[in-house]
Parts: sequence; structure tokens; C-alpha cells
Amino acid sequence: MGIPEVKKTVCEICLNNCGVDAWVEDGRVVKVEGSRECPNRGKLCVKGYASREYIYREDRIKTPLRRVGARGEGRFQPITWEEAYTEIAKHLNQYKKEFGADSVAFYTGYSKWYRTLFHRFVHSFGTLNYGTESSSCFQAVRLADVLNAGSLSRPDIANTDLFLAWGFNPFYSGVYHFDTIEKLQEKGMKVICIDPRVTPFSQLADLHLQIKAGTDGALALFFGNYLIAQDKIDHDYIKKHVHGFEEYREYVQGFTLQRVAKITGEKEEKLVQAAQMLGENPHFAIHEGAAPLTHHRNGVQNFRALMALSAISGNYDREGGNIPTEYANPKVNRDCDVGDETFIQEVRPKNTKPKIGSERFPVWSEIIDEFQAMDLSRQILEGTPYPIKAIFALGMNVRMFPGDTKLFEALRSVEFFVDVDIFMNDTAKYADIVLPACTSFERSQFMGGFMGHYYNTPSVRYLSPVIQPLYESKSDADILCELSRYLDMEDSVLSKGHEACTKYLLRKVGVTFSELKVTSAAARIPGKLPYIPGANTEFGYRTPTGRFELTSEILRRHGFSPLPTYEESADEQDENLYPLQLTAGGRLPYEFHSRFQNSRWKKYFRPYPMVDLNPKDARDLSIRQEEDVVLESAYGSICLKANLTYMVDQGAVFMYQDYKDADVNSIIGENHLDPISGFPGYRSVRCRITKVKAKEGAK
Ligand SMILES: Nc1nc2c(c(=O)[nH]1)N[C@H]1C(S)=C(S)[C@@H](COP(=O)(O)OP(=O)(O)OC[C@H]3O[C@@H](n4cnc5c(=O)[nH]c(N)nc54)[C@H](O)[C@@H]3O)O[C@H]1N2
Ligand SMILES: Nc1nc2c(c(=O)[nH]1)N[C@H]1C(S)=C(S)[C@@H](COP(=O)(O)OP(=O)(O)OC[C@H]3O[C@@H](n4cnc5c(=O)[nH]c(N)nc54)[C@H](O)[C@@H]3O)O[C@H]1N2
Ligand code: SF4
Ligand SMILES: [Mo]
Repeated sequence: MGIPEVKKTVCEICLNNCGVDAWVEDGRVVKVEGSRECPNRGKLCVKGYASREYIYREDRIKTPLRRVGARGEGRFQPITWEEAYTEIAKHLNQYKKEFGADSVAFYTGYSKWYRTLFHRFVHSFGTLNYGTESSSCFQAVRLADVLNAGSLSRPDIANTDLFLAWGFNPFYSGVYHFDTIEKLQEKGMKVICIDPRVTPFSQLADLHLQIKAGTDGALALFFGNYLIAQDKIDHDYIKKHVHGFEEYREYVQGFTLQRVAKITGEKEEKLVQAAQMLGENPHFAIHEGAAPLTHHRNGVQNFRALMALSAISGNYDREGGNIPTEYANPKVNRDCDVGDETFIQEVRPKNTKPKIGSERFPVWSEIIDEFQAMDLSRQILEGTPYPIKAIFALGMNVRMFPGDTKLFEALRSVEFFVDVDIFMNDTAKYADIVLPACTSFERSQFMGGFMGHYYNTPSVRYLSPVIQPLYESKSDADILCELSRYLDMEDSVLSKGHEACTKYLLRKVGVTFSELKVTSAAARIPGKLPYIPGANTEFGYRTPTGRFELTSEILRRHGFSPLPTYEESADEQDENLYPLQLTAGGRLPYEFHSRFQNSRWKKYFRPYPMVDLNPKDARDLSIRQEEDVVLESAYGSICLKANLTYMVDQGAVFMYQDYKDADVNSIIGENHLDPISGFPGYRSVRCRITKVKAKEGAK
């Protein structure tokens, strides 16, 4: 037995990237702790503490595999890396030659760390058909921000008087925000939480508006109406920088207190109290969450309505408000500029076909440099506007898509499918070739950014592996670089390997690779804070009118309402048949998408899939705690257990996604999408719940 050595790395389960001290003995990780010097200050969440279970899980893919059974069956034969690369190259090169590079769709799931390399890889292959899980995550917020003001923005929480915590519960989905906010509250910052659920965070807010999910736009338009009526707006800012104010002013007049109380289900007194708080606090900042507001069919317009408040009150591009950012590269989770965009765009192909989803989601397609993956299954199955012959994916999980049964069907019909994953999930079972990726503990990784949310130093970091890759697995970066040598593409940077790519990226940053490699600590790089108040005001808004557009000229050109119009998000099903509203997606602290579905530790927290419903609704339906129920929408039904909780309001039900035996996305229509962003309306689906009679009980 050796003496354990403590090696530094980060947890890559979620984007908090908490620092991890890994105790390594005889080449095995024997213990993990949070690093004290990192922003997580020695702490990890339950998922991070379970890292050893993640690394040494039984269902790790151990070697490259070739499918020998039917698609989805899971029968494979081990092959060598050389055989796998050769076979992949044979197919992809042939499709490129015969049908063009656009006949291959490249896709990645949630993991972000390799995206700069992957996006360049796709460009070098010759297509713009690069798609990611961000077809359902965060990019719709960016889209709304860009339509409004030409760039992404962030709340300047540190300097604000009032934080509008709109769909915000960091206790479940993250860790740092809360520490920061608690300290700011002690200094006097006020918080309004707008959340359909009672959560640990909502209880700490000065005011909680428990509105019906998906009605945020109406609430924001009421606030707009109130601020204008009370003359709590910034005339000077509006005159200089706002486009469409008159149309907006007229439109919001329809959002009266009575009407909005009815739409949102919140009490009139509380709506007025919130509006008054907005009027009394000249600086207010709005949270820009990745999911809750945009997972509705009206997501982009709702979010635009929120940000309109920032514009009319002069809080946009001002300290303590929402500040545009010039430097962020949200595509790869980097807050500072380490040259990713040049790295990706310098090999951008020309004369390509329109990206997947361009016809259905033209606004998305114009603004977001990714295909809209919600159109992937349709294009594969219908073959229009051109056929997709093959998919090359890193970490694909079909269960994250609404109407996922259709995507499984598409995977059955596509000619060739490669999936790279750490674990043998149900999607990988459809692949012709499966490649084993290693975990973050087994790979080297280049990181750049602010190293944690609202952490103020632009820095870069190079992490060396803590242990050798298990079995025959490799890092995604190595896989992409090695495969590039087999494919019909000329990329002299990628083909030299991951280390060479990192050096290439670093050449403009002012730190050398050798300096970085000797330490696991982050190195500060020159560069400004990403959020500079006044930048847009000084340099102009990158919108068609050069102003903050309350009426978006891009939306007008595409035939959408230019105003941040409010429309109901729920599907058009009969309310009598489906009286409840399903919100499929509020985060649970011990779940992470598909990743912990098989974990033993997770079962202590939630042993089986459950749907959260209000005890009063449950009583009306004669349902008791942990009884078997059927959750049904117009698209299908699933069996699961009931969890009675006052966190959820009457009329609403919540559940987490990705359960294999109770797959909520299988009962959400594949076309239940926001027409502007293509984002799924996971969080506003009409449904009903019935008790299962003893005999037909769910397992
Ligand atoms: N109903 C509903 N559906 C949702 C959501 C919701 O709120 N409600 N949320 C949506 C959102 S916001 C998101 S981001 C998506 C997330 O959706 P997914 O992309 O499905 O996320 P994961 O299941 O975490 O990861 C996908 C796969 O990546 C693999 N993986 C992990 N690390 C690596 C790695 O380093 N390399 C490789 N090659 N593979 C790896 C995992 O094993 C897993 O199989 O789900 C979306 N779907
Ligand atoms: N533990 C854990 N952490 C995660 C993840 C995970 O799966 N598990 N996923 C990661 C990913 S991919 C993402 S995108 C982020 C998402 O992180 P968050 O944006 O924090 O996501 P949620 O917890 O889904 O939503 C936050 C709050 O918004 C509320 N909400 C839901 N619908 C609405 C609505 O229509 N209006 C309003 N105002 N509020 C609403 C929910 O009740 C919830 O309390 O979390 C990341 N962190
Ligand atoms: S919050 Fe948890 S899952 Fe996310 S990086 Fe930190 S330890 Fe990992
Ligand atoms: Mo996400």
C-alpha cells in the first residue's frame, strides 16, 4: 500500500466546477474532498462527494465497440481504437463524398469542456451542422438578449438594490450564488423571488410571487404598465437608447392588475407590493436563468418582456442593473476571451447547406451558431430539406428531448450512428460504433474563465489527469484530435493533438503552456472584467436600429410580433380533461439529468420516480403519499409514485426528467416548442393524474 497523494482537479458534473482534492493511492482515487482554496471553500455537493462511485461505475464503457445486435438492443463486440477510427472514417468520408459534409449531423450533450475543439472539428469536416444540448438550455436567453440589445447580458448583483430572482433556486441547481446573495442581503439588498414553487430560496426572499409557470411575461408586462403609469421610468435613457417605446407603452396598458392576477394566479396585493418595490429601487437586476423561463412555448417573448423592464427603468447597461458582456463565450462556458471564437471560425466552411432546423426556426438559425436539435428527428425521418445520413455524437441522451420516442425512431432509421460516452446509456445502445470516454479525473483539461460564478479574475488553468484513464477509455479531446487524422479534413492544428491545440489557443493569452502545466492552480491573464457598465451605451447596441429594441426589427422581419407579446404557453388541450399543469424539469439536488439514474446512493434520496403534487389536489383525487399514479397528457402516460408537498401550488404538478421507467419527455409533444427559439415547452403541459388500482400498480 502506498501513501495517498492529494491531487487537484475540478468536479465536472455541473458548471460550478468546484475544486476537488482527490486522494490517490496506487493509481486509484480513494477519497475526494472540496479544495479549500477554491470558491467552493472545501465543500462539494452530494453529487461531487459521490465522484468515486461515478468514476468506478460498473456500466462504464470499457473498449471501443461495434454493434452486433439490433439498434437499441445493446449487443456489441469489442474492437480496437484503430478499427473504430477506420470504420468511422470510412463511413463519414463516404457520406461527405456522395452527399456532402452536411449529410452528417454532429451533436453533443451537456458536457461543455471540449466544445471549442468539437466545433472546430465540425467546421473542418465541412459543415455547420453542429448541434448541442443548448437547443434546450440557455441559448434562448441569449437569443432574447440579442434580439433586445445585440448581446448577452448578466445581472450586476453585487451592486444592485433589488434582485429579481426570477426562476431562481440555487440551493438545488448550484452552490455559489446563494452565498453571494446571502451576504448582499445582509448589506441591505432586497430580493423578490418569482417561482411557482415554495423553495429554500423563496423562503429567504423579501417577497415571493408564486405565479403559475409560464406566465412570467404577463407579470413583466404588468410591471411595465405600473412603472410607466407611476412615472418610474428613465426618460433620458429611453430617449437616447430605446426603440419602440410608444408601441410598448400602448401594449402594456392591456396588462392590468386584475387581468394579470388572473393569468398568474397571484394575489393582487402581492403584485402591487412587488411593483412598488421595483418603483422604489432605482437599481434592479434581473436573474438570467438557463431553463425555467425559456422552457415554455412563449419563452423568448417572456424573457424579452422581463428585460424590457431593465430598459425602461434605465437599468440596462448600468451598474447595479443588467450589463451586456463583450467577452463571454457562453458556448463553451468561458467568461473571458481566450481566443475560442477565432479558433472555431478560422476554419468555418463556405458554401454549406442551411443548418438543420433553419426552415422551422429561422430566428434561431440566424443568431445562434448551432443547429436547432429539436428538428433533428424530423429531418432524419422526412429527409427534407436534405437527408441526414449519419450522426456523430458525444454524450447523447435522447431522453432529454420532448417527444423522445420520435428521436429513438429516427436513430433506428439513420444509416450510421457513432456515440462517445462514459457510460452505456440507452442512446449509445443504438450506435453502430460506441467509443469510451474517460471522466474528468482521467484526462487533462484546459479551462479558461472566471473560475466560478461572479468570481472576478479572468484566468486560465490546465488540469493534469489525477489517475490514468480506466480500461481503454480516452478523453474526448484526444478522440477528436486522433479521429481528425483519419477523416477527410485538413486541420493542421487538430491533427497535432490536444496539447498542441491548447498551446495554439494560449498564444494570444500571455501565459505559456509550460507555465500552466507545472501547476494545477489558475493563472491570471490580462483582460477586463466581462461586464463593463456603459459599454453598449458608449459603443452602440448591435441591433438593427442601434438601440435597445422593445420592438424587435429582426422578429418583425421574420413575421413574428416585434413586441414582447404575451401568449399562453400551455398546449391547447381541453382544461376539463387535463386540469393540471405539468412542469417537467425543476432541478433536484441529487439528480443530474440522466447521470445518476443507476446510482445506489441516489436511491436513498428518491428511490423511484415521483411526481410532486399539492396535498389538497391529492385529497380530491384520493391519492396518498407514495401511492402509484398515472400521469397522463394528450401524448401519452407514465406510471410513477405520488409525492405530496406544499412546495407545489394547487393545480400544478412538478417532476424531474430522464427516468427510464417514467420518462416524462415521452408524454410531451415533440412539437410543443417555442416557434422563435425552438425551445421545448417542458414546463407548461396540460395533464391529469389518476390513482392506479391495486392490480395495475406501477413497479
Ligand atoms: N423535461 C425536461 N427535459 C429537459 C430539461 C428540463 O428541465 N425538463 N432540461 C434540459 C436541459 S436545460 C439540459 S442542459 C438537458 C441536459 O441533457 P443531457 O445532455 O442529456 O445531459 P446529461 O444526461 O447530463 O448528459 C448526457 C450524456 O453525456 C454523458 N457524459 C457525461 N460526461 C461526459 C464526457 O465528458 N464526455 C462524453 N463523451 N460524454 C459525457 C453522460 O454520461 C450522458 O449519457 O436536458 C434538457 N431536457
Ligand atoms: N442538482 C442539479 N443541478 C443542476 C442541474 C440538475 O439537473 N441537477 N442541471 C443544470 C442545468 S443543465 C441547468 S439548465 C440549470 C438550471 O438551473 P435553474 O435555472 O436553477 O433550474 P430549475 O431548478 O429548473 O429552475 C429554478 C426555479 O425556477 C422555477 N420555475 C420553474 N418554472 C418556472 C416558470 O415558468 N417561471 C418561474 N418564474 N419560475 C419557474 C422552479 O420551480 C425552480 O425553483 O441547473 C443546472 N444545475
Ligand atoms: S455543485 Fe456539485 S456537481 Fe456541481 S461542480 Fe460542485 S460538487 Fe460538482
Ligand atoms: Mo441546462
